[in-house]
Amino acid sequence: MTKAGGLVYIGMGSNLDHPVAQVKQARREVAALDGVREEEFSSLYRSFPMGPPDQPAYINAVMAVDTERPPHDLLTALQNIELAHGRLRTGERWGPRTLDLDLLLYGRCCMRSETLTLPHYGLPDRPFVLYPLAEIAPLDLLIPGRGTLGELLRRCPRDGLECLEVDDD
Ligand code: PH2
Ligand code: MG
Ligand code: MG
Repeated sequence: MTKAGGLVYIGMGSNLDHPVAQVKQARREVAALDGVREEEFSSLYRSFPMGPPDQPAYINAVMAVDTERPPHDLLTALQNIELAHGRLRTGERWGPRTLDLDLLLYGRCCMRSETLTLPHYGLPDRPFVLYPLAEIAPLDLLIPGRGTLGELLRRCPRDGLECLEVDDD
């Protein structure tokens, strides 16, 4: 169990170079990190791009892990996985990407540093985060400073978010 209590939730997204395969591979790589155990993995979802509209649809999912690794150390490990997937930092805000791994929640931890804000600032109003999260987390999950997951979900339209067929692997 994390020192802050509760699980760590990681948001995954991809809209370049076989997004479904990118996300499935990232799941295996996160689960294989030292000191990290997979607890849950949501369905895959297809979502309209938030940001510049002239980019492909995204595949999104959320993963729950249990870990003793501290937040910044885990963030670095996730960024290394992004880089190994050919992630380029073009500087374009919300531009297309091969793989995005966002630390959404780290138990009940609240922090703001230059590189990491917890909970993730986009969590409260992004359907492609909240709906997959609600598949694997209880609706009474407390999002520090924001209320419960159920409350956030009620205020968040699906915005065309589509759950893909389940295929177990
Ligand atoms: N991520 C972004 C920008 N826009 N749009 C969707 N649908 N899904 C994402 O994961 C996403 C996005 C930047 O992180
Ligand atoms: Mg993101
Ligand atoms: Mg990111």
